Formats: sequence, C-alpha cells, structure tokens
Amino acid sequence: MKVDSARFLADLHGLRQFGASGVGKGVVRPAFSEPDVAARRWLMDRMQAAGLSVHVDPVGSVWGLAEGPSLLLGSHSDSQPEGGWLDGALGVIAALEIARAAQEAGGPAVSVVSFQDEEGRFGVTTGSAIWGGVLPLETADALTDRDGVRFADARAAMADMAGEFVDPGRFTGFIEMHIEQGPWLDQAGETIGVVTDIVGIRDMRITLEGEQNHAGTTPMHLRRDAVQGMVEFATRLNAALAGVVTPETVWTIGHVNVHPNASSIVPGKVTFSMQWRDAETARLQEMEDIIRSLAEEVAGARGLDLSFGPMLGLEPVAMDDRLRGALAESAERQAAGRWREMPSGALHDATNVARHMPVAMLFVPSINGISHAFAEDTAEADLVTGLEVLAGAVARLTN
Ligand code: HGY
Ligand code: MN
Ligand code: MN
Repeated sequence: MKVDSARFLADLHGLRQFGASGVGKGVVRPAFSEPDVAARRWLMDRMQAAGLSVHVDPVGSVWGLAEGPSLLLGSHSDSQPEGGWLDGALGVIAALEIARAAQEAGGPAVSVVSFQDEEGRFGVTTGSAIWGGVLPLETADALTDRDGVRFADARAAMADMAGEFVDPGRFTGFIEMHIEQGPWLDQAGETIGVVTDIVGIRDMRITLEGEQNHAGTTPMHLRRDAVQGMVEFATRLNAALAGVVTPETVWTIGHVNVHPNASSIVPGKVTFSMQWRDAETARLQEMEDIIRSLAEEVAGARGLDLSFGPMLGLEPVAMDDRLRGALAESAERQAAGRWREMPSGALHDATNVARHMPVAMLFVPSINGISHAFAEDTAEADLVTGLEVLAGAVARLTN
C-alpha cells in the first residue's frame, strides 16, 4: 500500500471549498447546513471512486465500507460555527487516502467514516454518540440547537440518502487522526502526538428568568435582571471551583442568549451554556454539584427562576494498547525524536467508538495552538508526516 501525499492534500483543499469562510483557510460548515450536506455528497463521490461501498446512516454519518472485516479510520467533516479547515476534515481525508491506496494495492481492508455533528450543534459528538449507544436516538431527536431547531428536523435534510445504522461488528478497530488543537507539539517543535487518553466532558444549558421591564424607569432595587444574575454566577464560579480543580481542568461559558437583547430593556431571561472537562469522572461530578448549588444560591438571592437543560456528557476514555503501540512504532520510524505520548483535552468521536471496539488517535501540531477559529492551520509537511505515520500503523496492524 502506497499513499499519495499530493492526492491527499488536494482532497483536503477540495473539502475546504465547502463553506469556505473567506477568512484565511477557515470554514463555516455546521452539521446539516447546506455546505455540510454538499460536502458529504462530495465525500460520498470520492469514497465511491476509491472503490468503497457508500452508506449514509439515519443521523447523517457517511461511511465508505471495504468488503469483509476491516479497520475503520475517520473523524468528522462538520465544523464549529466558525471553524478551521482541518478539525475533523484531516482525519476523514487521511482515512480516504489510506483506504484508496489499500484498494489500489488489493488490501488491507480499510473503511472510512465521517461522523455527523461531532461539533455539537445539537449535542456533544452527536452522530458517534448515537452510534456508540451513548445517546439514545429518541433523546437526541428532542435536542435543539441554539436557535431552537430540533435534531429530528435537521436530520430530515439527509433522509433521502439514509439507510440503516452500520453494524459495528464489521470493524476490527478505529483510528482517528486529528490536529492537536493545543500548543504542546507546536511549542516543542514536535510532529506527532500519540494519544494516551481523551478527557471527559459535561455540558448543559442554564436559564435564569427574572422580570422584563423598562431600563429607564425601573429602580435598581426593584429589578430582577437575568443578566446581572448570570454575571454574578460567572464571576463567582472560578473561586467556587478552586478547591476541586487541577491545572488541567477547564470550564467555559461559550454561548449566551439574552432575551430580548435590547439596550433599553431590563433583560427578563438569559440562557447560557455551561461546559466543563476533566480527566476524572469523580471530579466532573464534584464540579456539577458546585455549579448547580452556586446557580441556586445566586438565583435565590436575586429572586430569579432557575432551570437546567439536559445534561450531556462523555466519560474519559483510555486508548487501546495494541493500536496505540502500532502508532508509537510508526511514529518512531517516521519521526524519531519528534513525537510524544499525550492526553487529548478536546473531545473526539473515538470516545464513542470505544464503546464498540479498540480505538486510538494520533495528533499533528496546530500552529500557535489555535483551533475552533478561522486561523487554525498546520504545516503541510506535518500533515503528510501524520498521514504516513497512520498508514504505517495500519500496515503494522493488518500484516
Ligand atoms: O469540543 C470539542 O472538543 C470537539 O472539538 N467537538
Ligand atoms: Mn474535531
Ligand atoms: Mn472541533
């Protein structure tokens, strides 16, 4: 099997055209948006041309299947509302190139997947979470995006292509290549990260409701201002968590929806996202307890009504020793002295796939550690080394 790095890079740039933001190499390709569905159709054509049998599952994940038992490679091709060109796309196109090279060489059997909504327009890694049995389809269908669109309605955009869920029993393992999305490889001048573990996550929406009123005539002491409540919660949060978190623990309020969001109206309602991540399930739970009780305290003192949305979460997952070992051996061969083992602070589809089979991951550097932004990029030489390390690991595992 011989991979073609020029063909791989050409396909990677080909995928970037779907939803190109016009700012650097950035993309705007959220799950089920028009550019996302167009990109998935393009990908299906590329899979078919590579000799794979193309399949779409009921939640919009796209599969290129090799015959017989196969090793599964891939990631996701949807993006954040403002995303980079490599997050997810890299793992999908590397998978495509290796599967294509394998078809040309008459083996090994390598299948490809692009999971849907990894970036969490509706949930957390939605497509693979459903396939992995982590998130029931009925629960997912009721989830809404930040504009209130239901997952059930969004997935109807691909219903004309959809068949059954793919049987996980046909795969012997899963390897996901990804950009690091953090600073460590770039800062060290290294080329490859072999992932040891993926952190866990919790994600929910918090709503505070007060009283909408006139911003000129309502005295301060009579207000029940939802934004003031959220700001107090956010301001006190770091101190409240200080006793339980480690330097690696992270938490984020990334989305805020203020109602009615007007300068001259005391805001009656605010809904905001509350997400936290850590390598230990017990700590994630302790943080949840603190977050809920702080919200209750703030809401109570300010006369605000408080409600919590559905709690979404994924547990921390360790990579499989055998697959990880194959990546490490391949990295040592292709990039001796320029690779390390490291945990993943970002979530990945591999977390959910681990419910069905052994999984492993490899990283290439992110320039300046930037991702989930239009500025995301990786040196082409590093992208190609990543492809070669992955191909080398596949060859080791299928010999
Ligand atoms: O948020 C994450 O870690 C992933 O990129 N969806
Ligand atoms: Mn990703
Ligand atoms: Mn991402």
